[in-house]
Order: sequence, then structure tokens, then C-alpha cells
Amino acid sequence: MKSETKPSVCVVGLGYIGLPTAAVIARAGCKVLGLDVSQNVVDTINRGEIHIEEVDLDGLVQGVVARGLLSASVEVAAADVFVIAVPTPFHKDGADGAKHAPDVSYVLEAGRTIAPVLKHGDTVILESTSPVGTTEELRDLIARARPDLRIPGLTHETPDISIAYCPERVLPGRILEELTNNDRSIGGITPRCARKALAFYKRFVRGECVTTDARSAEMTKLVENAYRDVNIAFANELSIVSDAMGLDVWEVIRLANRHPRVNILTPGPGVGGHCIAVDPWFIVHGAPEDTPLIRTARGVNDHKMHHVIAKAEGLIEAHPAAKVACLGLAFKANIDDFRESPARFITSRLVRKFGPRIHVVEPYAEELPIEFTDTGVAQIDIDEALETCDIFIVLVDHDVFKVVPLAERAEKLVYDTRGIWPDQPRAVREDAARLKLAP
Ligand code: SAJ
Repeated sequence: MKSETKPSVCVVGLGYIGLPTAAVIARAGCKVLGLDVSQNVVDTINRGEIHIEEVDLDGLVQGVVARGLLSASVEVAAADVFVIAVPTPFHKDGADGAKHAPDVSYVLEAGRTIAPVLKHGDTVILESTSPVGTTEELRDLIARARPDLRIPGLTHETPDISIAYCPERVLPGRILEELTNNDRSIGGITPRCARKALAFYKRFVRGECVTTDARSAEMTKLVENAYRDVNIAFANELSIVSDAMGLDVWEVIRLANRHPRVNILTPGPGVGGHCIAVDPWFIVHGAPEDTPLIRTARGVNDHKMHHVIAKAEGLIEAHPAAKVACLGLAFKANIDDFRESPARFITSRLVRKFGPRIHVVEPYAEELPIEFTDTGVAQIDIDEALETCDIFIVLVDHDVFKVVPLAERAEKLVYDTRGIWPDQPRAVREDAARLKLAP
């Protein structure tokens, strides 16, 4: 039997996706170089430590660094496989339709970085969520930088390198498990490219790996997150409608979900994170005339944040002597990720209006984010909040909040945007008629 040598791998971008991916590939026995622009991130990883919070990642990184399988650098080096996992944000502002336009500059920069070290036989895989056509754009950039290489899709001969798109699908908080067990869509620039990338993923993915073309794989990733956004929008719209009708949305959804073909998601204070609130725009931007539903869902989910702010403001104004606790800043439960978080946005707006009457409870934050500096607002723990605060605004469904027994919160006035305390006697929905809500 042919003895097989394991490919050396370079992972470009050591963030929430890149670092766990690098560690899982290293665990499979491949020698991995992680590349990042931050010297601080590189130094942290080379000490066997991590700069992000993710279940079991610390032990894994420590182990693979100690075994010499993972190292990090700010300098690129030759490898057999390159995995690009850099951010693809969108432009938040900008005139002339630039608002919400995808920004693939980090992907192209990664392409420029690896191009000089590419050699015959290498495979380049893009994992970053990208608008349709980005893998071809990356391919064209590599072709311009390396006219000496035969590039897939641009040559009639056997290409020197392979280029493919394979989006990550992992859920923060379950990244290591999902990296290994989720199915993967692998889109090649050509079928041969897809087969090369498939052979690589088979080394560490237990889920099924399905091959397709690069553009379909790009669209698949966007569609997955847009699907979830549209479904969350439905739940959020229901919560606003139920509110207006004096109904308990949690009860309505619980009952509707008993239907065998109905599965309504959970309302919340809006949709956060850098995937579901972003990726649908990549589809809308690509086909603005043909995406009324996807665009509207984004609007509904963004509007939910403002609905919560208005309702919370009405509640706090109606109780001028009350001390207020805002529970959670993270974009979802049990993680320390505060980027694009509705809870953080809502809390900061309440702080701007009510100042130190607001107290922030966020067990996953060592300190409050920058916009809370000099506001006089205190970060307290849940025990202190239960002892000292009168109004509770639940913005994140962290487990540590969920387990607070009724006896400890029965007297509190609660606005529960996540439905974690369904038995709360003094819940805002019962007071809704008495609240003067901002328009
Ligand atoms: N949310 C609700 N109600 C729900 C579900 C979620 O309000 O019923 C909110 C959350 O609180 C959060 C936001 O939506 O603010 C997004 O959370 P999420 O758990 O739905 O998703 P993410 O952003 O953590 O990860 C998503 C996942 N995509 C899908 O489930 C289709 C993940 O698999 C992707 O890998 C990830 O985006 C990504 O990187 O694209």
C-alpha cells in the first residue's frame, strides 16, 4: 500500500473560525502554520494559549502546539494546502448603493499574501462567507500574481494548483463538535479542484462532504443564513403582533409548534452576530430587485431592537424610582462574543438615556465595552442584581440567568425578551396596556 504523507497546511486568519479549524486539522496529524496579521494573536497561540472563548478550544490548542503540530506566524510560508478564513464584513455606510455592499478586501489580501509561495500541486480553499463569484475573483487575482502557474478554469491543460470554496457552518459555542461532524459543501472552480479539496476535508471531517461548483457553494452558505434570518423574523414579527393584541407570544408559539409541520423559532431582542445579520445582505446586494422577502426579514429583525428599546424606555420611565438590571450583552446565550449584539446596542441606548439607573449583568465580560466608559454605569453580578434591582430587562438567555428560581425574582418587574422566565408573575406583557410606548 502506498504510504501517505500528510499535507502541510497554512490557515490564513486565526479568528473564531480560523483558529479552531487550524487546531482540528493539526489534531488530525497535519503540520499547520496559522497566519495572522496580529503579532499579539500569534504570540498568544505560540504560547499554547487562545485569544477567544470557545468550548474545549484551550485544551486542544495547548495540546497541538505542545506536540509541534500547530504554530503561528505573521509571515507566510510554503504549504501544500491553504485555508483562508478571514472576515468578510459589509460596508455599513456609504452612498450610491455602497451600504450593505460586501467587503471582500481581506479575502483578496489573503490571496495576495499566499500567491508568492504557491507551488505545483497546492490547493487553495476559501472558507470565508463570500458573495457569489468571490472564489473566481480570488482565482483571477492569483492568476495575475503568478503567470507562471496554470490556473484552473483558465487553462486547457492540467492546472498546477486547485482552488475551491468550502464554507464553514459551525455554531459558536459548539464549534469543535460541528467542525468535525457537520456535512460540508465543497465547491471547486473545476470538478478536479473539488475532488482535491474533498480529499483534504476527509482527513478531519466525519460529516458527509458533498462536492459542487464554487458559485453554488458560495450561494448555499448565504442561503443557509438567510433562511434562518427569515424564520427568526417571522418569530420576531409574531412577538410584536402578540404584544399589540395582548397575547403571550411564548404560549402562542408553544402551541403552534405542536403541529407536526410547524417549527417557529424563538423571538428575541433582534438578530446579532456577524453571520445571520450580515450574510442575507450579500444576496440582496447581488439581486436587489429579486429579494423583497430577504430584505424585509432583515428590516423586521433590525426593527425588533428598536421595539425593545421603546418598550424598555416606557417601562423605566413609568417607574422613576426603580433600579434597572439589563441581563446580558452577548449576541446570544453562553458566549463571550459582543460584536453586532442587539443586547449591547439596546443596553447602551438605555444607559445613554437613564445613566447609572441602569446596571449591567454580563458574566462573560471581564469589563464593559468601550461605549460604557465614563457613563457611571456599574457592572454587577446576577446575585447583586437580584438583591438591589427592581426592574429586570432580559436580553440574553445565558444559562446562569435561566436557572434563577422564581422565589428569588417573584417581586421583580421583568421585561423578558427571550422568554426565559415564563412563570414570572410581574412580566411586562401583563402591564403592556398601561405602558405608554414610544411610536
Ligand atoms: N436568534 C433568535 N432566535 C432564534 C435563533 C437565533 O433571536 O430562534 C438570534 C440569536 O440570539 C443571535 C442570532 O439570532 O442573536 C444568530 O444566532 P444563531 O445561533 O442563529 O446563529 P450564529 O450567528 O451563532 O451562527 C450562524 C449559524 N447558521 C445557521 O444556523 C443557519 C451557523 O451554523 C453558521 O456557521 C454561522 O451563522 C456562520 O458563521 O455563518
